[in-house]
Amino acid sequence: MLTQSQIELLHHALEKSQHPFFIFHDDPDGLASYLLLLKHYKKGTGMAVKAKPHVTEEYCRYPQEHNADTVFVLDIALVDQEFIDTVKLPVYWIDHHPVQEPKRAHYFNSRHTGKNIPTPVMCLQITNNPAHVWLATLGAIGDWYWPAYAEQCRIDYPDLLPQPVNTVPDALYNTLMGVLIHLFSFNLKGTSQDVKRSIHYLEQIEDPYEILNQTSSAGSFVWKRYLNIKHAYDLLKEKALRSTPKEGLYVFTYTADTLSLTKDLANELLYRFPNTVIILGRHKSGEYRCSIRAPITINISKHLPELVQGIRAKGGGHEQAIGIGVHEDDWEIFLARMKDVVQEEQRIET
Ligand SMILES: [Mn+2]
Repeated sequence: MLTQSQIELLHHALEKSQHPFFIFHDDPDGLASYLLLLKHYKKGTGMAVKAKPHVTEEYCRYPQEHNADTVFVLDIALVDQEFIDTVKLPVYWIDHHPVQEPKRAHYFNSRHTGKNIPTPVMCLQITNNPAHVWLATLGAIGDWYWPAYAEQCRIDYPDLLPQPVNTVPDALYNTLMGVLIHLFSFNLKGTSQDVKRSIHYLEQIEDPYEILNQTSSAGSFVWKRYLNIKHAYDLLKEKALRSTPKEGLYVFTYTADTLSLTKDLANELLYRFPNTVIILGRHKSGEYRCSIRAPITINISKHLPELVQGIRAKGGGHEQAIGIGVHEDDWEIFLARMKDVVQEEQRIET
C-alpha cells in the first residue's frame, strides 16, 4: 500500500500535470489502473505495453508525440534507465513486481512494505473515488488479489459479486465480475489497432452495466469484441479439456499466429485441474511460448534454472506462474525435465 505522503505526492503530480502520458501493462489490472487515473483526473493519453512488460528507450517517442509533460508507468515490471534518462520528463512509476532501483524516477512499489499488492489498489488509494470501486475491484481480482473494498463493490453492485463468493477463482469463473475481467483481458488481445480501439471505448464507460447490458455504444463495442475472442477461447478450451493430467502434469500445445490466449486458459485449467502443474504452449515461429501454472504447494520458479540449463529456453515469473519460450527442437528435453520436477515435488509432499 502507499503511505499517506506517497498518496499526496502522486495526487499532486496528477493534479499538476496538464498532459499526463500513461504507460500500462496489457492485462486487466494494468488497464484498470490506467482507467482509474484517467477517469478521475479526466486528462491524459494511455498506451498498453504489449508482449513483455518492459519499457525500453524506443518508447520515448510516444510521450513526446503527445506533448506530454509527465509520464506515469503503471504495473510494468521493467523500465530501462535509458528511457528515464532520454524521455526528459518526470517519471512516476507505480508497480508491484520485484523491486527495481531506478535513478531519477519517482518509484513506488507495494513490495517495499513487504506485501505484494496490485497496482489498481494503489491507484484507488490515490483517487479515493467511490464511483470507481467496481473498476478497482475488477483490477485487483484480475490480478488474483481480493481487496478489502470488494465489500463496498458488493453493496454498489450486488449482482456483480454475489454472496457467498469470496475467493478469486470463484469470482473469476462464476460471477459477472469474472465476465468483466475476461472482457478486459480479451479486449487487450489482437492487433495494436484493435486494442487501441477497445481502450478508446473502455475510456468512455462509466458504469459496468453499459457493458453487461450493452446500454451504450461503447459498451456494445467492447461486448462484441469480447464475444468474438471468447468464441476462439471456448473452442480452444474445448480442445484443451480433451487432454487430461498424467501424474500431476498437464500438457497442451496449440498453434495460433495472432491471438495469444495462453495466460487466460492456463489460469482456467489450473482451476479445473487443481493440484496439477499446467503447461500450456503456443507454437509460433519455431518455439513453444508457454504459460506454466503450479498449485500453491509447488514453487515452480525455483526449478527454472535446471529446466532451461543448456537448452534454448528462456523465461521468468514467480512461485506459481511462469512464462517461458522453448525452442521446438528442445521441447522434448524440456518436457522430460518438467516430468522429473513434478515427480520430485510429489515425493517431497508425501
Ligand atoms: Mn499486471
